[in-house]
Parts: sequence; structure tokens; C-alpha cells
Amino acid sequence: MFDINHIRAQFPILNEEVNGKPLVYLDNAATSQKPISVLNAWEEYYKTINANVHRGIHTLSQLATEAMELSRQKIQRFINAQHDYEVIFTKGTTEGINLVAYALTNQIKPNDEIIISYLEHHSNIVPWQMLCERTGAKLRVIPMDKSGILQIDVLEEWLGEKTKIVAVNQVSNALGIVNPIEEIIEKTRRLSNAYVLIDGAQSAPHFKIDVQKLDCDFFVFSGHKMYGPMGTGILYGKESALENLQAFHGGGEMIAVCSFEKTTYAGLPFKFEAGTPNVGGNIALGAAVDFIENIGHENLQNHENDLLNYAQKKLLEIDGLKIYGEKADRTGVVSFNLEGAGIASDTGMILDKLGIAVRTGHHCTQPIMDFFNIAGTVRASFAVYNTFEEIDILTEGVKKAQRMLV
Ligand code: C6P
Repeated sequence: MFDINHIRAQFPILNEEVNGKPLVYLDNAATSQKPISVLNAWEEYYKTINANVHRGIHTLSQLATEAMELSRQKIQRFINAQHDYEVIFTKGTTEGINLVAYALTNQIKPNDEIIISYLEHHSNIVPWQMLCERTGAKLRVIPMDKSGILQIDVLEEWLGEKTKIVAVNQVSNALGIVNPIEEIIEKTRRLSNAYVLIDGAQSAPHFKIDVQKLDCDFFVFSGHKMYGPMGTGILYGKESALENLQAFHGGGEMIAVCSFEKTTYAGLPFKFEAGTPNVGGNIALGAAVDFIENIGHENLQNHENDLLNYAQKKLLEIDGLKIYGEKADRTGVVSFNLEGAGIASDTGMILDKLGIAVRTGHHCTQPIMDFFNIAGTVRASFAVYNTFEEIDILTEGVKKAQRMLV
């Protein structure tokens, strides 16, 4: 049974008022709100077992270590990784991608190729550009059509011996478009020996993820977008792919033996977890996984699809409103502009006065904005606690903005 009132009751922030109006939080692609169970898990850790992990013989350290490793196992099951040591705790998607891009450096030669797509967030563009600068490799970008659909046929021609990594997102944060990653992975496997990295920042909060079925080498996502705490994230890597990577950060816990002459590295996952981790955050991320699994992926996805369809229908009733990527398969996001209403942030500011939180601007995807020849969009993005009434409030707010601005 999907009970929206029961779900909303778990999010204290949803009772807040903003600018004297009940909060309508539609900026979930930027970060989701956190349920009580996640807040409690975090607080309980600090109140009862706060200690450093993997370092102490004393009881608290062991309890903290057990709790964090339990969370790693939950995340392993959540994404269906084969081993828990394939799950690396990070600060978020950005750190996960930077880690892989840096740690691949010694495997890349001048004129090797790295393939990304037009629909990437800056986090899945810039680390690869930096890798190209370090190594002399070339960046190739899968083009898209006017609807925002990736033209993946080019891969038949592009993939080959020179391709070293294909890095694409499963869902675009700017437009909500669901990309055909299964086909991209199949082509990559058939035509090259390249690694595949999937940026799952916008898919992990919405879809059931099965990294073994996908057969990707790396899958990265952020905890804070899936009801977990800020400053948490996951890099999944297939054991063989992770073993091939050079170390990223050097420091405590990532060594086997350290001397001034030579240091050898610890095994997985510790080789990639230098320094004291975000123990409380990582434990609370496990509670976020429980929250999603208690609702059930099917319930969550059905509700979010209904919200998206309803929002699209209501917003398109407004004359002069254009949705970007309207014709593509999408999830969780409606990105739009009002004709003649000036810049997107003007609409965003009016919505904010009405208690409605949306994101405006380029959404860290400037190439997509350049493609559509716009400076930005207004983006409403949904989570499982959003309601149809909130979409009605958004629609009325957008109409009001149109009356004021056009
Ligand atoms: N997108 C948005 O409002 P971090 O900041 O590391 O948690 O996630 C980076 C990132 C990478 N890839 C995709 C597809 C993303 O959507 C994001 C974060 C937020 O759209 C903040 S810019």
C-alpha cells in the first residue's frame, strides 16, 4: 500500500513555511529532503557510538566499524553488487567520477579516446577533460537531437581500440531524460575493451539499480539525492576494474605497509578510502536505503511517473510554456521556460515568494543550454513525498509569474 500521508509524515521539513506559505519542495534533483529515520540514524551514531572506524580495539570503535560496514552491505544489496568491497564510500558523485578519472591516468595514452554524451552534468565532463589534458587523450561527445535524445548510432563508428572509457549518465539532471545505457553498454562491450562508467546521480533515487545486470565497470551516485545525508556518495566498481586503478588519495587506512622507501596499498575497498570517512553520514545512508526499500521501488516509480505525467499535462495547458526534452522518455524532472518572461530566475523568484522551491539556471549543464540556445530553464524535480496538489500549486504559481512577467 502506498500511503502518501504516511510518507510525508516522516519528513519534518515538509511542515515548514517559506515566505509565509507552506513549503512546496520541488528541487529534489539538487538534493532530497531527509526522513526521520535517516536523521535518527545520524544522531544516534553521534550520541551513542561516535568513534573512528577500522582503527580501534576499543568497543566504540568496533561498534562504529560494524555499523558502517553493515551500511556498506545494505548498499551492496541495493545496487546488487557482487561483493561489499566493490562499494566505496565517497563524498558524492563528483568525487566518484574524479576518483576514477584520476586513477585511470596511467592507463591512457595520447590519442586514446574518452566518450561522454551531450547530456552530461559538468561533473561528468570536466574530470575527463582534465584527464585528456594530463594524457593527450581526446574527448568525443555523443550528439543529441532536438528532443534531447542521444544519437548513439555514432558509437558503431567510434568505438574501437582507442576507446578507453565511455562515461554517461543514466538520467539527465537538466531534462530528466532517461538515456539508453543498456544499449550503450552492449555496444561498448561488443566493439571495444573500454571501461563503462554510469553517472547514476539522478537514477539511483528513482530506479532499481542492478550493476551486475547492467554490466557496467563503475556506477557512481550521491547519497544526498536519495534521502541520505549531504557529503555521502558511492562509487561502485567491478572488482577487476577497481583492481586495475592506481590509488587516488594517499593517507591513513589505504596502506598495507608504509615506509619512507616504499608504500604498498591496502586491498579493496580501503585502497580508495584514505583518511577518516564520514562515518555518521555513511551509516545514515544505510537508513536511506531502508527508507526506499520499505516503500518499494515499484510504488516509488509509479507515484513519481504519475507526478511527472500530471505536471507535464498541467504545465502544457499554459500558453507559451515550453518543456525541454518533452518527447523523450523521462523521469523526475520537468524543465521549462515561459516565452517572453525574461530569465528563468525571474520566474524562480516569484515561485519562491509563494513557498515553491525550484531550481533555475543552467543546472551545471551549460552545453545543453547552449544547444537549445537558452541561458537556463526553470526545473521542477520530484521525490516520492510530492503530491498532485503541490503540482497544482506550482501550475498556479507559474501562471501568476506569467501574468507578472509577460
Ligand atoms: N546535480 C542538480 O541540481 P554531487 O554534487 O557530487 O552530489 O553530484 C554531481 C552530479 C553529477 N551528475 C549528475 C547527473 C547530477 O545531477 C549531479 C548533481 C545537482 O542537478 C546539483 S548541481
